[in-house]
Amino acid sequence: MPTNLDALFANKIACIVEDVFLSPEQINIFLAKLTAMPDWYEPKIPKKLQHLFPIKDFPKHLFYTQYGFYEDGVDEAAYLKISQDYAETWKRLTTACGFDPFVLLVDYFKKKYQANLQPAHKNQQNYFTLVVRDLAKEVLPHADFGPYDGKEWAINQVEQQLAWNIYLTAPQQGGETTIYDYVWDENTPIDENSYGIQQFNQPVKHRFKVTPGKLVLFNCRNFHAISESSAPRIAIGGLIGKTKDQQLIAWA
Ligand SMILES: O=C(O)CCC(=O)C(=O)O
Repeated sequence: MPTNLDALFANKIACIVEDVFLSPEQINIFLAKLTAMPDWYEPKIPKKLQHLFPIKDFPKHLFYTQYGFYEDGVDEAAYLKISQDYAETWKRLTTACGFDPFVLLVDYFKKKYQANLQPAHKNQQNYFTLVVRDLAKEVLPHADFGPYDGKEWAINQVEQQLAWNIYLTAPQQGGETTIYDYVWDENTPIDENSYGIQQFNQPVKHRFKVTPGKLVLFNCRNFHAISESSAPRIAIGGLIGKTKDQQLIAWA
């Protein structure tokens, strides 16, 4: 019997929400340990991605996305090495916290959907599965889809894709995520110089406010955008693809 996860992958529902995925205590511990880390920094964003953040000051990140490296001309083998370093940093952070939000996500997929979530991989090496970032500035409409974001990389085998985010702070005013009823495909007119589209006029499928502890999964092949918020908007997030042979693979 198809689940709401199948429906989300097939783009038949807007999102799946768990209002209390992390407790206030878990969030407090995680934020205290995160913000004390030297790795929590303002990244150097590739030129093409800078259009995503029209209000300058780039977001703070722990880890950097696969697509960012791809755009910077880093090849998959080098990215896999970076992923190993990231995994070590994440292990340090989550050991200090006493829990691992990604392990909780894997458990959630297993318990709720009997689904086995594993990292995307190549030659027995794993992609790193998440980023932590403060997207308090406006993020322009953009979409994520492995076959377009990593041609010839392992994520090229993905046929359907979701984004997941666990929100950790209350962004006060603004900070809503808008999901458009508009899917990225080969014919979508894209500005070659910009990953995010400035004048984007498509119907809205769903818009949601973020609250601390909430987990939201949505189909990220739909264009989506974030409005500016008046306070930090920190989230842990990543991508999950379903391959031709129904495997669920995770990366970020
Ligand atoms: O933070 C959000 O609500 C969405 C972030 C985003 O663009 C994504 O997960 O692809």
